[in-house]
Amino acid sequence: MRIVDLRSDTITRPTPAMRRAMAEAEVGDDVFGEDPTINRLEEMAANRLGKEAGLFVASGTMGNLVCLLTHCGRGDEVLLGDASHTFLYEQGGSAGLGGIHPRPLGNQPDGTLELDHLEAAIRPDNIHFPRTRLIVLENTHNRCSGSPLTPDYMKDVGDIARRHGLRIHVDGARIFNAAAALGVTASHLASEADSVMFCLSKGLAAPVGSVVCGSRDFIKEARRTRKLVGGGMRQAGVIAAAGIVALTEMIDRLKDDHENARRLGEGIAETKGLSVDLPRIQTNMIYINITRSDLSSADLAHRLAREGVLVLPTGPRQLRAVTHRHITREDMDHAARVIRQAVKG
Ligand code: TLP
Repeated sequence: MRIVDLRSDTITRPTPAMRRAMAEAEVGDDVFGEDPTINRLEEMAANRLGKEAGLFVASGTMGNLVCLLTHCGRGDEVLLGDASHTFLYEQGGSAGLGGIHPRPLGNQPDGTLELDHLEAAIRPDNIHFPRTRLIVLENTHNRCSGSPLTPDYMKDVGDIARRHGLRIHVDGARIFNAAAALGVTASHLASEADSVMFCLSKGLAAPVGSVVCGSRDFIKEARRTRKLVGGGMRQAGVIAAAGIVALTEMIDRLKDDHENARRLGEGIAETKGLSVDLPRIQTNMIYINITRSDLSSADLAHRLAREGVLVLPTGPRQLRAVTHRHITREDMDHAARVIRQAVKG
C-alpha cells in the first residue's frame, strides 16, 4: 500500500549525503571542546543566524529548556503564547526544573502575541510580583497553522523588550521555513532575539539535533546549563556531520514543502464536512477542522490510516498534516482524494 506519512516533518530520514558525512566525520571529545565537526556546525549555525556563537543540543526541547534556564533564575517570569510549544508540549520543564514562572498570553491565529497585551503583562517593580525577564516567541508557530512571524513584528517586540529591559528567546524550530515563506534570511528574522533555537531534525532531515545561537557570553553560560541537564556529548560529531549537510543542502528545498502543503489544502478546501483556512497555509503545515458533527478526529485519522494516509489528531475535531522531503506533489493529490473519500464514507 502507498504510505503518505504526514504526521510530522520529524519523521524525515537522513539523506545519503548525510549518511556518508556521518561515516566519515572527524570527531573528538566535545565536553573538552575538541570535536572539530561539532565546532564547525556551531560556527556555521551561528553565521546563518547572525549570532556570535552556537551550541549543539540533543533536541528542540533541550534547546528551549537550556535557553530558559540560562536567561532566568528561580521565580523569574516568562511571557509566552498559550499555544506555544514551550508552554504546551515541553512538560513545563522550565517550571519543573528551573522554578521559572510561565505567564501564558493568548496567541492570535497568526502566532503573534498582541503587542498591547504583551506590554501590559510586564510587571512593574513591586515586592508582590515575580520579575518579568523573558519573552518567548515561536517562528514558525506550530499550533497556529505553521504561521511565520514577520521581521516587522519581531522589531515591534524588540522595541518593547528594549523599553523594559527584557530578553527575547525565539523557538525557531522551523525558522528556515519562516525565512523561506517570507523571502528573508533567518538572520534577519533572528536579529531581535537574544537567543534562538532551531532544529536540524525536522524539515532539514538530520536524524538528531538542534542548535542554540546567541552572543558569545550567552552561549558560554548555556554550555554550562547544557551540562547541567545531562546534554554534554562526547564524539557527537557523528551526528553533527548530518547537521552540516542539513544546513548546506536542505534549506533551499523547503519551499517545495510549502507548495505541496498548499496543494493539499486546495485539494480538500471544498470538501463538505471539513474546513481548511487556505490563506493560513504559508509553510509546511495544514490544519484540517472537521465540521461534520458525527465524525471525530480520531475516527477520521483511523479511516485515513487504513488507506495509508497518516495524519496527527491535534484536537477532538482537528487534524494536522505536515509536508517534508519524502512527500511529492502526486502524494498530495492522492492524499486529497483519500481524505475527500473518507469524509464522505
Ligand atoms: N514538535 C513536534 C512534536 O512535539 C509534536 C512536531 O511534530 O511538531 N518547538 C517546536 C515549535 C516544535 O514543533 C517542536 C517539536 C519542538 C520545539 C521540540 O523539538 P524536539 O522534538 O526536537 O524536542
